[in-house]
Amino acid sequence: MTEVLPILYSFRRCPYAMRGRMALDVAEIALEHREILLKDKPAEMLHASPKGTVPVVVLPDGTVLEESLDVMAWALDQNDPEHWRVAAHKAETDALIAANDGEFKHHLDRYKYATRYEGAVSHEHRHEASNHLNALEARLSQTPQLFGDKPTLADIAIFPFIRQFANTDRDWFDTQPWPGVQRWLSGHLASERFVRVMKKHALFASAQGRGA
Ligand SMILES: N[C@@H](CCC(=O)N[C@@H](CS)C(=O)NCC(=O)O)C(=O)O
Repeated sequence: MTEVLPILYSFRRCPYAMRGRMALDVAEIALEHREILLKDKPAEMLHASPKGTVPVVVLPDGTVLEESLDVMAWALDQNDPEHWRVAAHKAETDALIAANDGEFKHHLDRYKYATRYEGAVSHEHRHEASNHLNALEARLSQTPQLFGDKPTLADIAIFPFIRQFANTDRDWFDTQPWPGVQRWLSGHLASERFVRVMKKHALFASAQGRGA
């Protein structure tokens, strides 16, 4: 009999999916990877999670994890060999991630995709988003990672979004006074784990067709 594995629905370039894949990788979770296109989601995924965002993990018992932070938490509950979760930093970690996923992401979207948002002026949103970069720099000018020498949950949950911010205008980003963030980001992008989770997968061939 074939072993029933958790199923991951993922989209390679999605920062939420990246943080989920990083945690699933560090926890060494064996899974079935189903690569999707956001513009052509498979019916199987929408059946499991009608809200239609990635990442989604469907566990063998039918439990559905449909928030990236829940995917990370579940993976680290199984196995946290690099001690990404540090109880002493939980409150600060949660606050940094909330700032990232809330205000920073709001401005990142309007900086990167200004034409999709009526009245959005790209450089104004870049300016607002820079508050978050300044806060990260305050930490990363002192320590290699956000909470000391080793990466923790906050680093892994946040760097995929800073990657997206940096890539929006790489020349501009590289000239900003954020040497700590620039070093930290380069380190994460070059890490074996990140390279592994960015490996290309063939598109999932849905047996049930496509949804929205
Ligand atoms: N709060 C969700 C957000 C996930 C999310 O918004 N993912 C984007 C891709 S980066 C998505 O799936 N968007 C749906 C779409 O574009 O149709 C999480 O943390 O998992």
